[in-house]
Amino acid sequence: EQTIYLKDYAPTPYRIVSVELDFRILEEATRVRAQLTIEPREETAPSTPLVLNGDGLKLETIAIDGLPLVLSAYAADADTLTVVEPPNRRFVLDTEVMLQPEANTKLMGLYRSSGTWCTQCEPEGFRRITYYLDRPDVLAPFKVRITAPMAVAPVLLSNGNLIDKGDAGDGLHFALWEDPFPKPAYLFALVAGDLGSITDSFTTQSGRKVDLAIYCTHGKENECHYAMDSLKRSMAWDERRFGREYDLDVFNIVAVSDFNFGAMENKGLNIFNDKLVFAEPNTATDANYHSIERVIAHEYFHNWTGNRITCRDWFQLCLKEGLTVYRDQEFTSDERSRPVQRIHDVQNLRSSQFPEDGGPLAHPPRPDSFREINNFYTTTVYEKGAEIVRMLATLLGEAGFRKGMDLYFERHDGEATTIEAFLKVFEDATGTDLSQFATWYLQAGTPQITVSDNYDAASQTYSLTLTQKVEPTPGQPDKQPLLIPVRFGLVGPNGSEMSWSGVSGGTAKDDLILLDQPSVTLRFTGIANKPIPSLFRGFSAPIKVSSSLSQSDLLFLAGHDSDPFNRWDALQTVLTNLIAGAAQGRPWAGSDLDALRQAIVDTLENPELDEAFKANVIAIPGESSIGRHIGKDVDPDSVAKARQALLVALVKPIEARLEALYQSLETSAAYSPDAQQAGERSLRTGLLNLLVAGAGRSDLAETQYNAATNMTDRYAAMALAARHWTGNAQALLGDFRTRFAGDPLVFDKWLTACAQASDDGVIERMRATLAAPDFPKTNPNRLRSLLGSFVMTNPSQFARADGAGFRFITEAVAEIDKVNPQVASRVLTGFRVLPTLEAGRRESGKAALEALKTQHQLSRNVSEILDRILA
Ligand code: BAL
Ligand code: ZN
Repeated sequence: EQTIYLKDYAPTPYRIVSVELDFRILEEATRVRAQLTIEPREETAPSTPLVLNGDGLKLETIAIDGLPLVLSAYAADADTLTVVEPPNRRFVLDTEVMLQPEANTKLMGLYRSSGTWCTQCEPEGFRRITYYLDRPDVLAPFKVRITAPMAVAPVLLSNGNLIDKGDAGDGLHFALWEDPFPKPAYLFALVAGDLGSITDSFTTQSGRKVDLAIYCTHGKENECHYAMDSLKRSMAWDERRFGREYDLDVFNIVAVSDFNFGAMENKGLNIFNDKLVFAEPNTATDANYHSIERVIAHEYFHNWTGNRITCRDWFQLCLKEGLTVYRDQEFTSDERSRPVQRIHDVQNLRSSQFPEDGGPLAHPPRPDSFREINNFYTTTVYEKGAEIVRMLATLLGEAGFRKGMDLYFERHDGEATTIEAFLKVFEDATGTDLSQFATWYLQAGTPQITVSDNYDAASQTYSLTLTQKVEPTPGQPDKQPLLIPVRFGLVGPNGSEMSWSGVSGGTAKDDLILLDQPSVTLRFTGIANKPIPSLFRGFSAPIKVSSSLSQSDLLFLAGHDSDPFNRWDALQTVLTNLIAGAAQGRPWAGSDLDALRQAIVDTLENPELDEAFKANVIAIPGESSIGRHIGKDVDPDSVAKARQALLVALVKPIEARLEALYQSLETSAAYSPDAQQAGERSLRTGLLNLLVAGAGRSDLAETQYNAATNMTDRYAAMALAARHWTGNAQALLGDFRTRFAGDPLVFDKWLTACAQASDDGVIERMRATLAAPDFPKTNPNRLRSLLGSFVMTNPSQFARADGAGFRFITEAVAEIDKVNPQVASRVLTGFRVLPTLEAGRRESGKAALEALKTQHQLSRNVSEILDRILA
């Protein structure tokens, strides 16, 4: 199998000047005719063969400038089409292939989802539709004609603007779409089906009216309004915040039920996984609404960061993804609560990206090689990529960052470009040297920061030493020091910010230290009392800190820090330290727990803090998070036991207080997904969690489940009972399944709750669920809800000492791989935790992986992940 290297990048010898596609869609098969206007580049030697990508295609006809090619003039197999000696001038290559969308279970290329024909082309799906130069640096305008039966496919959509439509005889009709913006093939899309829709419009800042539509299964129209509202807010925000205006006359979104990604930013025709479109209070949770808002925004923002400016090659994926995640995070922060959003994003980074970055699948945000590009749509590319952009904004300041972004849009519009070009605009716009900063894109691993400090009362000098270290990662044994922005403050004994008269030994300007050496010691003078340092405020860099702060200092920060993120983080650190200590045989002292309990009560009773923030404060770090803190030789059972013991010890003495607060948050207000109401519900859920987990109050869960008037409250209650496998869990799960029978997205919630159960029966129950004849084994959402949730969020059952969790997953992966390799390899990444586990579990995990490798014919997707974990 071939490894592709960034260093081998070279432009194609031929350009595609324009594309005309003609799809004739019939129930039995789809015929695709492609007329590609092609020309050699100026520097291309005459007679250079033209090699087009294919994947599983069968060529039916081929002609150049209207003349069929003789057999010796070309070579075609499933994966390539070579024209041996193309004309040394502009010419039209005309090919035809037949496709079987019905049989396409990989969900890449053209496939059918619940009867609707739809496409997914990023990254390499277009080559499953027609022979093409299927790479992001080949940009062309597209004209697409779709002909299909009127009865089954009254709706015919593609990118750009509709320029013609009409009757095509024999019960067929056609539509002709034209996208004037040159684009790479990965942004191509087509939809043909019998769909309902809602419509709206948006007037851009220059006064152009854009027609908006969301298409969906008939009957679901009423569940699309939140998505439409999110779209309009996104369009307005991108104008306000980045000066970006939409550029076509129409913007269409289509919701489909079978989709590998969350959604896809095809030019003017976004295709969405329906779970990120449909929402109504009885079936969608606050978290669902939040995700819909975020992903609608994300895909819309790609129109500028991804589509107008795209990637030169797939190694640059982070260029569009990291930047666009940063933009969607900023959007949500502006629309909701900034500190709460930051906590949410950092929790996500820590729980998904940190384990990737510290394990066998670690790779730089811009990788330099891959076997299967689908395996690089990772949290490192997306979420760490967003953190890098955030650091850039921190370093350059708001105005400097915006100047750089303006220059990026001006300089690179219409291009396929690179990370280097992205950094260069900020250098040119602000005169800042970013050569050291660039290392963030090139180096894998989470920097570990060690902090030590000293206060000298006699000279009123405070010294602070910060040291950075990055552990070796696969293929990168030696690490360079990074440029790390440290937002900070010194907190005085009365809780207020301290100022200093001078600082030496490093770069510290206002509230920002630049840690650009392996170690930096700053000396602050004019400090009247010993301060407590509050470092990495707002999580100003994606790092881990080993702090020298005592529990009482941390609790002081939790109560007084002016930075809400660090207030939250200080309490989380205390909780983590106590549980991790106990799991490793260092039990907590009663007084430690009393102080912690008091800090939690103080937070809950503080009228100045909002409910969503309080909910985050009382969210006890999960078992995986504690395991990561311990780092190696982890026994998940000891972690689970210690965590449970802490919950009991913490909650029991304040059970009545917590219950009173819980009851006081009950409301009869009509459901709204807004941040305020969602925050109140999340605090109530957080309290219920403490009461169920720490005081055995499964009765409260049952009452909440039965009384719930929305899915958020109902699901939370059931999921808690299931996780703790309380006496009433099975009854609640049973009721939930019956009550919402026939709703696939609610079934996903049921599957997730089942997969998170902590009891030893969970694996057998999941086996039975999967084996049921009506389990939809080709649907990514169903598979991910069950198996993805299990590997990622049930650490003690997945890594069970008897190896049953590992075997269950490898056996499932072998099966799924035959149907959909992308879903299979994603589930398999859960094994990245192996190196952190104690020896027995490590070995049984490896044995399960070895069996998978030797007993099955595996896809490139799964083989690559397997080999990297076993390496
Ligand atoms: N480009 C793939 C889906 C997304 O990141 O928007
Ligand atoms: Zn994206």
